[in-house]
Amino acid sequence: MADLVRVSKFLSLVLRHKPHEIGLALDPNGWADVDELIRLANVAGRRLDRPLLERVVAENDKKRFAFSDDGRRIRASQGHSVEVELDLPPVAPPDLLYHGTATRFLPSIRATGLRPGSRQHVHLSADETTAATVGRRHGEPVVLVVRAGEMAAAGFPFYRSVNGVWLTERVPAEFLTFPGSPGV
Ligand code: HQG
Repeated sequence: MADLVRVSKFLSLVLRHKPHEIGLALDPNGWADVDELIRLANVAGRRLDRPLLERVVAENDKKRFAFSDDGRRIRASQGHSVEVELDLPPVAPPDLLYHGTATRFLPSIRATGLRPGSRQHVHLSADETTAATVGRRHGEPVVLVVRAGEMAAAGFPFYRSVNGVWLTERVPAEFLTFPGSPGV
């Protein structure tokens, strides 16, 4: 596995899910001190330095991580399971957004809508191709259409992470269009 991918996976682990695994502290907005991250990573046996971190932030395929304006802190732009407040402003979504999932989850999704599971938000994509790729991670992919405009009109807030992922707290089943439904 390429070095950058390995570092990206490590950063996903400590900046989204398990900072305590290396003794790292995230502030309430999910930021970690860069020097502290580098120090603790090396203590944990991970070779990490500022230039490598900068390459991962710049070149990561999904731009998963971002530095603070002063460059002294770093955080994951979305995808957290630890509780953080990303402080994203609510934004009006496009009429339709897409969620990729696996066919085996459909009965449960029809019953309860989309739930964030272990993460803080349900993740939605602006295009079907990205959604299909996300769904394929879980099994036989299926893309659900989220009638986001209707949801927003009904008072559900939407957010967009700096790397372009649409986020919302949950999607009730009534706002989902399943493949094979009339008109799809
Ligand atoms: C499913 C990746 C049963 C949901 C991607 C999904 C994304 C339900 C799975 C980001 C359900 C959760 C997130 C319900 C939802 N019953 N299953 N009621 N509601 N589900 O991995 O959206 O590469 O937590 O459909 O690109 O797959 O990590 O979410 O299949 O943006 O940066 O429960 O992760 O980004 O799986 O992926 P996940 P996700 P990164």
